Amino acid sequence: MAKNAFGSPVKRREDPRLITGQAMYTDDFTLPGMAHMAVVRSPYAHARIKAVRTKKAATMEGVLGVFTGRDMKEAGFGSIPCAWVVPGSDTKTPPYPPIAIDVVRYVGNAVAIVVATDRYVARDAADAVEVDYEPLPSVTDGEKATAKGQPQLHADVPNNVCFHWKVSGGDVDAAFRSADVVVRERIINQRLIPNAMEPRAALARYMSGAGELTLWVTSQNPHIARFLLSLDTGIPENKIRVIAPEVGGGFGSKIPHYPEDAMVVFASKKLGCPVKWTETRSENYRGTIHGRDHIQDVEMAAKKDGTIVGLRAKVWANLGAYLSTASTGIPTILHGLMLSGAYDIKNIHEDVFGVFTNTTPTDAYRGAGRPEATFMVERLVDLVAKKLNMDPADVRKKNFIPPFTDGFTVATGLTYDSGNYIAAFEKNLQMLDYGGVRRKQAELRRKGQYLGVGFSTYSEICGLGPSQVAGAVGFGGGLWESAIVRFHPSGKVNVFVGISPHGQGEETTFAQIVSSELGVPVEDVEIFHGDTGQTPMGWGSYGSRSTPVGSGALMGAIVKIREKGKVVAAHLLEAAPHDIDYADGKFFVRGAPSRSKTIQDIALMANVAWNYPKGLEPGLEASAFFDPSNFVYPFGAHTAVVRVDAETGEVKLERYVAVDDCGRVINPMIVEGQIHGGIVQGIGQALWEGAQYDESGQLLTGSMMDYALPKADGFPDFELGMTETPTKVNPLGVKGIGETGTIASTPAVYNAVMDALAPLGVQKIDMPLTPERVWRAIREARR
Ligand code: MCN
Repeated sequence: MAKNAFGSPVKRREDPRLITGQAMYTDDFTLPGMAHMAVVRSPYAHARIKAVRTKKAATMEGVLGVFTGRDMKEAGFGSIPCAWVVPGSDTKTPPYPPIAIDVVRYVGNAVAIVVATDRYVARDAADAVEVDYEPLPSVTDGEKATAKGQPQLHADVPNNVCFHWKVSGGDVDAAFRSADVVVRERIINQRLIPNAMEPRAALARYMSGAGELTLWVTSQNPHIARFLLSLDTGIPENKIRVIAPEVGGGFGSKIPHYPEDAMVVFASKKLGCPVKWTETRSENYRGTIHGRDHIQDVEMAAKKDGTIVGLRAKVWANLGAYLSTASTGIPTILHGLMLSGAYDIKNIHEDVFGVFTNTTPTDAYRGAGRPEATFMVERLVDLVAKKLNMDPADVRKKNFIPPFTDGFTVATGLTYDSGNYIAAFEKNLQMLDYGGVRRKQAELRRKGQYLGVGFSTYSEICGLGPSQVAGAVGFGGGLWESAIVRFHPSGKVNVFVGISPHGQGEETTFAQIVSSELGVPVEDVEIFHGDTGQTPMGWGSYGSRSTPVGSGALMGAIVKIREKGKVVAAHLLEAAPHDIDYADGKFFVRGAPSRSKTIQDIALMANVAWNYPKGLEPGLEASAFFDPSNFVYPFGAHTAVVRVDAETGEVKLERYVAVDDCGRVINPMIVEGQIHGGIVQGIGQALWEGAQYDESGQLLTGSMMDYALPKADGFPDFELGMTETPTKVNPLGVKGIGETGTIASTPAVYNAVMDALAPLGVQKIDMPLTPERVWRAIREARR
């Protein structure tokens, strides 16, 4: 078992506690004397706060306190910090008070908090807080907000433009002049609402005697949460313990440090008791970050033979009302630098305007910037193919970066680590039986039925690190990871890691690594994460970095354990350390394999130290830090086959074929699960999901009744294949897989629907491709 753990579909060790209801989420914790917080939120998208009348609420039975933004400010609580300010973009960072003080800027903006002995009393009392608002005009559209005469959100941000960031490579103007064809499109990459199963929650316990704070919180990165919390609460970082217990999914929405986290800390400090807040689903829709929301004007230039020579884009990225933790990095570094996709596009230019609007702040949502880039590129490639009357598969093949194993630098300046795009694409076409599908399409078309095939080939930046680059691009933290491996006398192992998985399965895959590399059974390894009081520093789980970066740290500790094990074994076997070899959990004398000690023997002796090398520290424990030399760039090719009912506009997904490459695979079952979930989320954007605001800034899609999430009956069985192109960026050759499905699937399905509708003359439909929109587009085209 131990020998082959890496690469095996070991069942997820997380699941028994999850499916038997024994897992402990933040809301499951109850502390003695604990009070509950409810938040009073603005019903207006933009309004001046004239008065907050708290008396009625404050005198209700069970209410312990009602507080406003001013109370927090007077107690020394500062602005919610933005942790990513991209250099060279003149980014404005207006104040983000946790509770609005003079002006509310989006529906859901906090205006006051109520703390009571009971959750329901707190909620009732919140409804009794009376706020006088003077409504102000509002704007929700990212492009419109930059026009003259539009409502202004922040005093020092003219035309609501938070930043203007550019990326340029080659000579794009010359490329467009030299082109035979140019295609243009306005793409609305619509706003999405993350829907983790567990809503956000936070429980703070401030102990004034010791000046110590413990915060249980739904976080993907408790160490970052601790760091940011120390900035806005003023409590020293070493006096804060942040615990992310079981976290029921995040998809990026649990990266940010949120106002409510600061509010519970304030309330606990003020009232001298633990204070808990748990979001309702409708609060989740307004108060938790949203994703995407780009308006993109894009154009691609190509030669007659299909060679792409240039890409030019102008993007308005809607940031919402305030800057959330990582918001500015998403439409810039994680989007703009990825415009070459899997292709060798030598000339690229993009202008990105980050814009404040009267909407919920946006931040990372699965894929974060890369779906917005991939959709743009993959849509344009199809438009080029259409214009040149070429097969979209051929245009892709013509432009792929040729296979490489030692780095390839694209026009935006990034150096991809390794890739073999043509291999993944060919495999996909083969699994699909592309010729057969096209023949079926032609046959159906003759009968007046509309089948479509859509491709999406991608390369994406993930495995976020190295730290030097993080610093250079304005990220306010490092991007390394750390791990501690500790052997007990019995040979059982505890591993402590800085990453903080919240559904991805590293408790299993990291145990598989330890098992394979140190020769202990998977069941003998426990992985600990998510508690800053227990685990070494790490920068968290997002950007599909836990495995590429976290496994590097784990391997560092494993190597140290093996080295120390050799010294102990040499002593016990009466040999010189350099004569000891290690394989499959055994230390043996070179050339005499029967003279050996198991790792368990070594763990026992290192812990009891009875018969032990002189001067060697007892114990078998090692810690390591790992800062990668580059990002990793997984890639793949996805194809969707859809059938569109021209009478009803309904899109039926007939087949979905995905070939992905994440380097060496630790656990194929978990990787498939990640791809499945990712594909579903991306197709959600193509077909069903989309946040809608009305003219006055009200969120019309404020609940699951109005916001259509994907359901299992909307999908066929996914046909998955893999190729394996290892990376040299980390010791195990692994790349991330957590976001690839989402990045790839939206354009695949969109392109498929457009391909199906081509004979009807439909040119464009804004996502999501709901039956109504498709039906209207068909009707319009038939006129
Ligand atoms: N894995 C593997 N072999 C590889 C790569 C990964 O076996 N070559 C395994 C990993 O060890 C891990 C899983 O696949 O068990 C995903 O790993 P990785 O790609 O490193 O991604 P992260 O763990 O860093 O997770 C972040 C990523 C992101 S950015 C989002 S968003 C997302 C996602 O993962 N959110 C998720 N997947 C999610 N899955 C669940 N259930 N819930 C979320 O909120």
